[in-house]
Amino acid sequence: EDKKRLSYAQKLDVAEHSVARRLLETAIAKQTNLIASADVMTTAELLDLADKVGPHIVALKTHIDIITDFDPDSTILPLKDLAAKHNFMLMEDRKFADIGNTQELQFSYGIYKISNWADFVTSQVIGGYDSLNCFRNVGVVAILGMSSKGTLTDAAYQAEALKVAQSHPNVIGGVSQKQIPEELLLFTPGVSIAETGDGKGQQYNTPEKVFADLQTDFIIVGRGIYKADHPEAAALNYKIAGWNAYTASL
Ligand code: BMP
Repeated sequence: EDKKRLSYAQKLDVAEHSVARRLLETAIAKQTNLIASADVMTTAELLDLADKVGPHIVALKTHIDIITDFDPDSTILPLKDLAAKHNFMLMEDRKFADIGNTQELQFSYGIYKISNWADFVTSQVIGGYDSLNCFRNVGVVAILGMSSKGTLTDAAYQAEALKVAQSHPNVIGGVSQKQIPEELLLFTPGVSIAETGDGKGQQYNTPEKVFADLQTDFIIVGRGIYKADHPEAAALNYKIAGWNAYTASL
């Protein structure tokens, strides 16, 4: 039998970080634990997808450096408007992996100026505790374990990475394919209803499995939504599957 988990409301009671609180509040208000990964290549596709899936998601995850025609005014301003319109947060999946000084520069400068618009970011913790100090005004989701076949994030690495994540005040949660302590929010990519892999190392589980086995908090779905014939219908489908799997795990 599956273990009981804390509900989003119970997690909200104890959450301290403002970004964690907003995520939980949004999940409860919109009855969704779905994060859509917008791994598309143009601003038009990004904005179109955000507008379509916006009502069904708690956050939109970007890889902003995939966008070929990035422009702060025509990419980010309308994206922020859509986030406000549909009440979702912006998660930049930058996976920082350097020393603190370099990460600080990558976070706030260059053409993307991530610190100007992202509500939260992903970061490796391989640079150690101090490397996360630069993410002062956002939440950090620490990469603890990866979904890909042959990942080097073995049990020993994950245990050490978890110590950094648990002790750093900027960290709100982790990306993992394993259950993590309930005071951290768990974000799980590698989720698909229809596929088990992509032939490039990605490994998928169903929403049911990641809620039952990992007690995850948020599912991250990319191609299952943006490659679907009807992304809005696909997002609604994943939203319902994710929410049902969550309530079944309570
Ligand atoms: P898809 O659902 O199309 O496989 O996309 C998964 C998304 O989640 C990608 O943006 C990928 O970068 C990200 N991701 C992942 O797949 N596995 C991880 O362990 C960590 C990730 O951020």
